[in-house]
Amino acid sequence: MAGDYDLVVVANRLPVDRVEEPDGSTSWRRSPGGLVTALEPVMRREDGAWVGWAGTPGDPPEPFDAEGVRCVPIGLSAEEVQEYYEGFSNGTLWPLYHDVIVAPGYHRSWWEAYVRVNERFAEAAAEQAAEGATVWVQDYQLQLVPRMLRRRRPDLSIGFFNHIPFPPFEIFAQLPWRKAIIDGLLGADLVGFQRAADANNFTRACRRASNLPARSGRIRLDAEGGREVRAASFPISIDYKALDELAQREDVAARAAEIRRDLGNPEFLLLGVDRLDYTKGILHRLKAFEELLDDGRTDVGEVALVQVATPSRERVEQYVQLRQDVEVTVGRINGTHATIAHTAVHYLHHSYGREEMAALFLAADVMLVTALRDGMNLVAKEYVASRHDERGVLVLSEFTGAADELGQALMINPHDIDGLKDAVVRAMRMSPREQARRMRALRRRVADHDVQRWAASFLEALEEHHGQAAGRAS
Ligand code: GDG
Repeated sequence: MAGDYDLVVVANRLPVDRVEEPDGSTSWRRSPGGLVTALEPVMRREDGAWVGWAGTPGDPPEPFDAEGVRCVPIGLSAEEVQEYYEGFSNGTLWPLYHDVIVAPGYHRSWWEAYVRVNERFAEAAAEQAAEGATVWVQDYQLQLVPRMLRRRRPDLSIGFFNHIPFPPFEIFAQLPWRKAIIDGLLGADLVGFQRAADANNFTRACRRASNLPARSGRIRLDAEGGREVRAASFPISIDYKALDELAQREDVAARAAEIRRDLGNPEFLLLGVDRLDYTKGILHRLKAFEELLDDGRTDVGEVALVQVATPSRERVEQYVQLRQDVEVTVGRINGTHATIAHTAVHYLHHSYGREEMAALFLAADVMLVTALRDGMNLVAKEYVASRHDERGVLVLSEFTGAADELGQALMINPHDIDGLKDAVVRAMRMSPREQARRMRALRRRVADHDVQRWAASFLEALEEHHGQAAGRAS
């Protein structure tokens, strides 16, 4: 039974957040985020539906229209939130796909919940999609959906995009359910990744785990009449134009100046903005900063570090531990180095509005992105998009997807603390001329490869590949 929608996006979360109004009623507000911005115009044009969880456990609300998009909520019980979301997604897959920075947990009950919840998403998507529609499944929480969907609806054109890295086979091989995950993804026509290296890792996993003939991004499925799945990279980006315009607003510039004044007008303002996540290398960054102060290569009279650490996954054990470690470290650095007049680290465990973020980017002389592993890292691109004044230096970890594109950043290995310290000092002392030269090149890259282009190129590639496959089959 086919539904009405020609384009269906399936993601763990809906693109809207529930808002409690003062009169006790609830309404829905678009959640901030690149994916929503990227897909909104296509969704409007194509008559789109979005299948996702509304963010709170319990019975789901009825489908509704918000911001021109049909939203189809999926219900998760409190136990499923724990086992499918906090458990298998964030306690197993997240660390496994990020180079096992912390140990993944392998629990059969988590896996069973993951399978069950993926079925529910697939069922809902199958109900919404029109005959021959395109369905675009997002991210690691839903890797079984492509196969489950194809079983129900072989007429669909199915795409999958993985927002996080895909690990080398030697690491992926740990997963007791590795074959099932590969088979789940291979239900798609096109499997997209952030980096070419991720696509290669996936192709290799198809060969090694499932013995499939796979090369140069094409995996042939003899058991399905020779159907071919394509794996390729589509580096995600940001809404460059919107952020560029926001950062040029007078009130945002005024707020940036105010932030610097409130911090005591440091000569150098260093900034970190991350979800409080162990993949982001926040402790490595703090260690480098602490040592620079210890060594006397800089002091709180000339430098301040602002670290925004947005609360995240607060019920997952390793995140509780990380928060403690970060807070102890910040306390130690400030205890040792702060004076009555100057704080060393301004640690902000909150989330902020878009304007405040843009003002922070505009105020910062040096942006520190020190992730140990990151699919892309949008913050790096957001910093660049905010710097219409062509000032500021981006210090960027080699282990981010963004490093493949942003070659004019100062590249660092976050494990090499001495190298990181040298890069921070170099960034602080860089001449305005060199800053401008680098920033111009970075801005050109992000402007030309924005999130709108990302979405369009994925959907075009999907259409093309699906068309070819249909041509071969007929
Ligand atoms: C995953 C992958 C990949 C953060 N704090 C606030 C805030 N943010 C915004 C940032 C940025 C986004 O959240 C975070 O995106 P990142 O890419 O940096 O990292 P993840 O959350 O880990 O995202 C990642 C991404 O998916 C997309 O594919 O790049 O590799 O891990 O946009 O600005 N925004 C606001 N207030 C905050 O306090 N408004």
